[in-house]
Amino acid sequence: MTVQTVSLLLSAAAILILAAVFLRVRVLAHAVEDYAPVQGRAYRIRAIAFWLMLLVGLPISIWLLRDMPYEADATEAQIVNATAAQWYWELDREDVSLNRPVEFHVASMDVNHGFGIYDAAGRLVAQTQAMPGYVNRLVHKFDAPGTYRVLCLEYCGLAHHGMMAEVIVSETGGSDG
Ligand SMILES: [Cu+2]
Repeated sequence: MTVQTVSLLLSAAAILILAAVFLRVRVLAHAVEDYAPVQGRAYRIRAIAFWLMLLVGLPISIWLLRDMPYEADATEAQIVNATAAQWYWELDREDVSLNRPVEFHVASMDVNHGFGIYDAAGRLVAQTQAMPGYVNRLVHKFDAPGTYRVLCLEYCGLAHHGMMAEVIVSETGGSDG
């Protein structure tokens, strides 16, 4: 099962659960019930949710922050200037080397675009926004050689789907290493 299929199934499950909750609230909306026991139950659920969030949610959030691309070590980074425009990408180099950070400087000449890098299996490995008037910095270390595709992640007009570029990752990273 691909990552996309898993996220599709999880989203569908979450939507169904949410719909079921709304439906139940609608069905019970006119039921008359004594307030006090309901309140006690709700407070217990609230207390459990609070401690779950603190003891489980917080450590998971902190653990996930390890993968934040913005703080990655960019000393000796290979710099790639990537500019988006309707409807193409302009990369000033496309050969980079393996296991060394690549620092993408991403900008746009017109409207907002999404700069998404996909591996050969179609998995999104890194992404940032391409915005007019800003240069967004994205640091990524490629750990597998191959041809990666850059696609636009934000609908930007008629030929949005045609915005493609390539980043070729190899041991040597082309001529200038
Ligand atoms: Cu687009």
